[in-house]
Parts: sequence; structure tokens; C-alpha cells
Amino acid sequence: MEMLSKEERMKWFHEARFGIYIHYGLYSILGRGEWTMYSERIPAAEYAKLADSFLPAPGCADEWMETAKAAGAKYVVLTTRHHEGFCLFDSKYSDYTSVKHGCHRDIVREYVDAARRAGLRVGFYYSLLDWRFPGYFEPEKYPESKEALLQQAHNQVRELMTNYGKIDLLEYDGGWDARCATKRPQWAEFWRSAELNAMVRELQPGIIINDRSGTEEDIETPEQVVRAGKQAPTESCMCIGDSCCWGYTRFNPNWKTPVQLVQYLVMAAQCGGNYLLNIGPQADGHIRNEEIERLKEMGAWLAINREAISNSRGCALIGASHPGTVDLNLQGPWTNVGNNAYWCIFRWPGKVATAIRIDTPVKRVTMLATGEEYPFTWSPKDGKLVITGLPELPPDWKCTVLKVEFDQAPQCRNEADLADWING
Ligand code: FHN
Repeated sequence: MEMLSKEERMKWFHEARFGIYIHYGLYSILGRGEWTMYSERIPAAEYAKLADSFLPAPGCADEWMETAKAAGAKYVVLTTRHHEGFCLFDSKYSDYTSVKHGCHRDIVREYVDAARRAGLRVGFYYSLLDWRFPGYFEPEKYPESKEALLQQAHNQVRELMTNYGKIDLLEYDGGWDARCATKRPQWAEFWRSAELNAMVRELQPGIIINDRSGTEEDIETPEQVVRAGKQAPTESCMCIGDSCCWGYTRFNPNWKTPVQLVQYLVMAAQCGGNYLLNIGPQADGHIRNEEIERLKEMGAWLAINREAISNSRGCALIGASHPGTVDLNLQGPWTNVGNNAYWCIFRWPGKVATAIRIDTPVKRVTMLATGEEYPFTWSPKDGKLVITGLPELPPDWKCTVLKVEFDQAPQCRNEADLADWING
């Protein structure tokens, strides 16, 4: 099959910028988070009894897609199998699946079909590690179990890449060793990741693969933080509630606000990367209101401001460096798409907004939400941009975007003499 270049494969990813992660499995029944089996050391046979109570409501996958669409997301990623080992898909290599227990349905099939109907790109999460295998925890002591675990991973990834049509994204997880004593090249050796990923690319030539099997591949996937990629574009993934609560966690008081969520999305775009925001459906597959409400607010913001993030690149202007870096643009970051820069204002300055060290002549300033044009001055002498006539109060508390047009991608002015500005 014809291999696509990385640029071709990544095209939709950069357009999308926003995806929804879905953590769903037996842990959703317990309601204490997806690590419960291990953190409470529940023996495998006892934990497995949950499988017969796994009863997702019919049509829940359509509900997930409806929510993802309302959020303005362009792709979804489902945990086809998390560390607990329970598969949401039919597998010749395991009886521990949603097809052979509980609902007797292939939830991955329903998910893929629903995503395609909704026009969303399809991502699969797959955990390499499986807590039911002693050979994962003590590979030298249980070499046969280790080998069985590896065979399971390679065989199941092949099934996932073969049985569900075109898959856009493969997110490995659980590549680390149980003692967290080894580095990524050793993970890759343990899981035979080069061979695994060669097989994936052969079966799915257009796929994007993350870096968590230990090999570099296409994207980096930091967790609970937004940052720029070190070697590759990032997809920053995050929980809406606490960071240990990817799977449904019944009592989860620290919900991020819609303002925070929109701003994280903008910061991801500022880094030329994506934001993958997680939901943890309840045992019956329904999504809780706390998540739906927040996602709808994000969708409302995106319906107006998507232009500022879709296909964004890191911008050279002040305030566009790295999230969290204080570089003296106190209002908020810039994104860059082509010849336009988008000033994504988190802290509204009032009627006048001032940006400094802009080396490229400014052509026009508008508010993205309304298209209204604002007067400005730009000084070729010092590169200062002063925008006037703005509303006194923040038009959008989450983030108001000012679109600034140039004849070329804007550049930042160097300050050869740092004291020059003092005397005007
Ligand atoms: O252990 C998992 C965790 O449960 C969750 O799935 C996240 C999502 O990226 N990944 C792992 C921790 O890195």
C-alpha cells in the first residue's frame, strides 16, 4: 500500500486541534477511577466478575458523538482496552470482552460506526500493559506470561487495525515497566514496538501514532499539561476534573471551568498542537451533566473562534512563546495562521490594547467574533501596536480574539539596546 508523507498524514490533525478522549470500561461501574483494580489490588478473578454487569445503554456511542460535536471537537479517541485488560471489541485472543460478557456487544464497532456517521475522525487507545499478566510485573520471573502478554498486544493491535476500516489515530498507553525503572528505548525493546508499528503502518498507511510505545512516531502526548512538542507536534490530553480521574469517578469535586478549558485549548493551539479533553461516561455509558455543560460552552466558543486555532502554528510575537512563560504580554497568547495573527485575550485590557515588538507592518485589526474593525496605530520605529475603541468590558470572558492581518507571517522585533524605550 502507498505510504503517505507525514505532512499528508498530519493534515487533518492540524486542522482539527480539538478531540474528545473517552475512558470507558469495567472501572466505570465502580466509579472510583480507571486505576481501581491496581490501586486497591483487586485480584483478577474477583475484578473480572464485573464483566457480566457491563451493560452500556443502547445507542450510547451516538450520545458520545453528539457531545463531541456539540463541543466542536473533530475527532474522538476511545479506550478499546485499558490496563484492566477488558476489551470493548471482539477478539480471537481474549474471552474477556464486551462481546462475550454483559451486553454481548462490540462497543468499538458501535463507536466507529457512530463516529463515522457524525463525521468525526476515529482514534483508538490501546494499553499495552495488562494488569492480569504476572509477566508484566515480573518479566524475568514469569517469562511465559511476558511472552503471552506481548503476543496479546501484537495480535490485538492487528485485530484493531484490520477489523474496523480506516483508523485515523492510534494512541498506545502503558508502555512503561511496572517499576518505572527503564527509559523509552527499553520500553520499545520490551514491546517490540518497531515491529508492532511497522505492522500498523502496513495495515493503516494514513494513521497517526503516538509515542507511548517507546518509539518516536508522529506525536507527543503530554498529560495534564499543555506544552510544545520537543521533537514532534503535541496532543496534550487532560481531564475535566482531577488528574487521576480519567474513568468515571462518582465524587469528583474539582471541575475545571469552561474558561480554563477554552484557555487550555488556545494554549495547545499556540504551540501548534492539539488538545484532547477527556470524558468518563458512567457505567451505563451516559455522560454526566458536569461534562456535557462544559463541553457545550467550549463548542459555543469554537463556533465563533475556530479560525484562530485551526492549522495554527507557533507565532513569533511576544506572548506566543510557551504556555506559562512570562514574556511580558500580559493579556494572552498569539496564534499564527498564514499571514494572520490572532491575539487570544484572556485578560481583557479595557478600551485600549497595546502589543509591542511587532516587526511586520499591520494592515487591519478586527474582532473575530463580530468582524468589527478597530482603529490602531503601528509604529515602524519601535513596533508598538496600539488598538483603540475597544469595549471597556471583556466581550467574552473565556477568550476574546483580535485578528491582526499582515502581508506576511508576523515577525518579532529584536531589541538590540534594551534601554532604548526609556526615553521614547
Ligand atoms: O494510566 C493511564 C491513565 O489511566 C490514563 O489512561 C492516561 C490517559 O492518557 N494514561 C495513563 C497514564 O499515563
